Order: sequence, then C-alpha cells, then structure tokens
Amino acid sequence: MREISADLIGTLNDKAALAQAEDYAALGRQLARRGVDIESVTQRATAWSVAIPTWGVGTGGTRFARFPGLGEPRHIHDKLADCGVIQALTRGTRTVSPHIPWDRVSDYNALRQEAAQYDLGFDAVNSNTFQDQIGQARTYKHGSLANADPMTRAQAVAHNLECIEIGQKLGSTALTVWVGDGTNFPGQQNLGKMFEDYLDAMGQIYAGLPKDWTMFIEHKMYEPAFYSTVISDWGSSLIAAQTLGPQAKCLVDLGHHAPNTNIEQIVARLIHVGKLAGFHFNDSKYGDDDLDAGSVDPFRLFLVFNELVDAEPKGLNLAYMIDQSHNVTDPIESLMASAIEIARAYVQASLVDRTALAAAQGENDVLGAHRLLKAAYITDVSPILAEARARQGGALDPIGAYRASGYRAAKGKERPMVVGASSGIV
Ligand SMILES: [Mn+2]
Repeated sequence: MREISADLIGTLNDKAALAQAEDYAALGRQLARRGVDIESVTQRATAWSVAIPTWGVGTGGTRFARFPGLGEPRHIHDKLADCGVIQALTRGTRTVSPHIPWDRVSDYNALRQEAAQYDLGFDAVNSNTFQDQIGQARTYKHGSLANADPMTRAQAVAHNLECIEIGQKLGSTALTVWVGDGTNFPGQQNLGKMFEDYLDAMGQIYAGLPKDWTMFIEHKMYEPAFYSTVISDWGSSLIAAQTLGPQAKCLVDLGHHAPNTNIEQIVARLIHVGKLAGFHFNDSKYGDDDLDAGSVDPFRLFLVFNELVDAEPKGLNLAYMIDQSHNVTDPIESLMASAIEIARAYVQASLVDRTALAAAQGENDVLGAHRLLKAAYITDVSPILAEARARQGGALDPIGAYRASGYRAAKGKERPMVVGASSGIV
C-alpha cells in the first residue's frame, strides 16, 4: 500500500539520474583521495533509520495558538498513511513511535499489520501523564508520577503499565517516560520528596517491564513547570536510571537543555556509564525545543553524531527518534527534511579520520585536530544520501517528489478540517 506511486518516484529519479551519477562519482573520487571508500559510507547511509513520532505528522502549536493545516491526520490510521509517505520517499524512517492515548485503537494486532503495509514497524511507546484524558478519575494538574496524592501516582503508574501491554502487541521493546511534574512556586512542594515519590512510582513501572524491554527516561529542563521540574537534567535522569536498574536508560532530547549546553559532552558521559538510551532529535535557538532538526545548528547535530560514531566500537544500541513540532510548515515536508539532516550528520561524522584525530589530540595539535573534524563536517554528502534513498526505491529529491505528487491537496479533500480550538503539542 503506497500513497506515492513508484512510477512517479521512478520518473522523477530518471530525470535527475545523470546529475546524481556525476555528483556521486565526483564525491567518490574526493573521498578516495582521503582514503575513504564511498561505497562503505553509502552502505552505512542505507542502513540508517530514524523513527517518526506519530504525533509529528499533525500540525503542532504553541500555548498561544494552533493554526491547523490542510488535510491533517484525524487518527492513527491517517498518521500511518502520512508516515508511510515519508518512508516511501526517504527510505530512512522505518519505524514510528506511538503515543498513548492519542493512538489508542481497539485492535493493536491489526494496527501492527496496517503499519507493515507501509513498510513501518513500531518503535518506543510514549506514555502521557502530562494531560488529562476524558473520563480520567484524577487530574494531573499538579503532577502525575510525582504528585503529592498517592492515588494519582497510582493512576499514572497504571497508565504506563497499560502502555507496555499495548507496546507488546505492536512489537515495540521500549517505553519512553516523560513527565511534566514540577512546581511553579518555591515551597509549592518538597523537592526531595517529589523525586523520591517519582522514583517509587517509576520502580513500580520498571517492575512491569518485560525482560527484553528498556525504559527510556526523558529529562526536560522546564515547561510546563517553570520553577522546578522533577527530572530536569541528565543528572536527575542518570540517578533515576541507576536507581531503577539495568533496563532503565537516559533519553536525550536535544531541545531539553539550557541554551548553549554542551550536549555532546553529556552524550559522552552517558555512553561512559552505559546509560545512553537514544535521542529525540529537534533543534532550538532559545527555550523552544521543537524546531526542525538541523535547521538552526547543524554543527551541534554533527558533534553529537561524532560522539556516537566514535563510540561505535563499544557496541551502542540506541533508539533514534524525531521529536519536534511543526507550526508553520507542512509536517510531512519538515519530517522528511529533518530525517535527511539527521542522516547527513551521521554520514558526515562517519567521515572523520579517527586515527589522524587521535594522533593530533595525542600531540596537542589543537588546530590540526579541529580541522580534522571540520573536514568531515564541511563535506557535502548529499550525493551519498540521495544514492542511499534511490537504491531502496526512494526519491533522489523527496520534497520535490512529494510536492509533485499532490498528496497534501488530495488529503485536504479527503480529510475535513477538525473544528475546535486547541493548543498544540508544546
Ligand atoms: Mn522529546
């Protein structure tokens, strides 16, 4: 089941094939002079995949407003169709990360088969205790896993356990837990007790993890709470992961730090202790954590991947997911552009001459070492990314093919605009 025809992709690829072949050959010669076999790099690019969050194909918003887009997905079935388009064109987004309760259905086995028709599998399941659901007994207004009320904490634990059950039916092997719990006023809650209550509740969820599952703990500096957040930083996340046990690890969302934080160093530290779970990719300039990955600071993205590629001999097994909010763009276009930028950073980081870098570092050749990193970063690897897509039946130019397909206009007719004001995903 493909919403974008292979014929259209093939026709467009044929038109661009000659230019692609020339660019790929030229890059191959350049890399060969540097002692790099382009084919081995292209194979890495071909194997790469990043998960799409199901909620990402809808238009997001801020706490001020949400401006709906044309043909927005109405439910998980529409979301899977949109994610299928992204996968068909980019061939590097083979899984989707579901969100419960937003993606709740009556038959998860059927949903798993439906996703498979788009060549999609399910990645980490995301629980939601940061908003109230219809019919919910107790409110999360004052928190969930760290709420002062034990009955509310128990309700949040039960929801997470249900997410694990659902995830097992979908073929997932990880649960991502992010809570907005925190305070807006000094004195509102006891900072130490909140953390202890959180650890106790997380321990009950951890006890329900299947043996082959991992629990991803996601930290966020602030928002929705603005004075204190219970898991505000990687230190709190690491303490929680170490307290809970080997199946608990720390998820790094690139946007959830103070501006200018050295995220790549945090990544190196978490790798050191064997507690890095994976990533939520996005970009940010100030406090917003939801801009498109690689759109503002692609060098920082590269530096994160530099740490990951450097640590590959340690046998990392990481989860990669996009987590961003699209307020002013077509979400499908943004997600394709981001998937490409993330793959670009990965491939660029794969070009670092690590033997020469280690030698330069050993000799305290400061600028020599820096220039080795920069040499990889400034290499235009676009022909490799395009080659990897085309070999798998994807588009040389995914966004161009998407625009040529008329998919969004067609969905605008099929999917009536959802009426009603709501804030988006912030
Ligand atoms: Mn996130």
